Amino acid sequence: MSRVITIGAAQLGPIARDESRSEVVERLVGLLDQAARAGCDVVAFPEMALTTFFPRWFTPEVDGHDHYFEKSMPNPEVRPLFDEARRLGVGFSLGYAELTPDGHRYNTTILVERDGRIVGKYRKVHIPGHDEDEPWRPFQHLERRYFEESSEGFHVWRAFDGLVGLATCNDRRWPETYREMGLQGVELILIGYNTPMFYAPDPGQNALQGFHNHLVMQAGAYQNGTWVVGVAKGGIEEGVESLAQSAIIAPSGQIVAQAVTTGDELITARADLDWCDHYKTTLFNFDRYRRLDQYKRITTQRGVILPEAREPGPEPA
Ligand code: CDT
Repeated sequence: MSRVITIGAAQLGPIARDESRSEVVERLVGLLDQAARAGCDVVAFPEMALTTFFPRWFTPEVDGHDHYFEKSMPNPEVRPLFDEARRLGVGFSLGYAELTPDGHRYNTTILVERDGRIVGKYRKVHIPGHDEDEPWRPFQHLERRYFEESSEGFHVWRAFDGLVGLATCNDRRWPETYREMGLQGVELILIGYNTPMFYAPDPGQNALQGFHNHLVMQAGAYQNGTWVVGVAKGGIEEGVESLAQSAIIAPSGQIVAQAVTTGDELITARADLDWCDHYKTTLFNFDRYRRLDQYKRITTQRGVILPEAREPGPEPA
């Protein structure tokens, strides 16, 4: 049986502060319709795809942005997206801010199959930014104020005739993210992101945002023999410019499709999931070549511990 599927990445342009869920869902449905016409089996939408990226604003109370959170999924405003997906037979991943019944806030992404069922839910593990007001910044990145770090880890689900995993924005910069899923045999990782072009702690990195974005995802794809989709909410949102450059990356690490605009744009690629085995059974045959006993620091040590300083001694003979 062929395991060639068509993947879409539905990049979004900005979502305004006062744009309603229904207006946004209409945009998502439009992209889903486009994806169906392009023959897509699955479409990735960005991180926090239902609202503006609200962690750029400080509120004195942590619940100050709760109106941007979803209390259930699918809720009545998002229902049309699920209905359209089922009608078209196109699955999707969707990022949103989740407020649980017991009051936890997560930066969440779900995976929805072609019949409209939620088959996977991932809560962001690596939460970047800060948790207190830092008015010296031109805008803030208060994800650590409004979201908890998930301790549920990285999952891989059997979906779309393959093995599919999810990650969210900052997760893509960490090699552990891909390897956790690589060790579950992942064949397709869907990643949504909101990446401001301006990085206040070190503006020297601004010009490299696009390079770093592709660098990490291409490396993650190649080193784990998996397809990777990175999909942006790009453009200038409420005065803050965010990276676009959504991309679909093959297990070779090569970019096979890339967005050319900074707005709503669908890109697609035909992806042979069996192609992953070219890498999983050769250079990255984990079972054969990995050296567990040599990697102990990775799960036992969080920060850097420098080697002890030594007095300069004689050169080794
Ligand atoms: N949304 C998200 O995780 N954005 C981060 C910005 C880091 S700067 C605080 C990213 O890694 O792209």
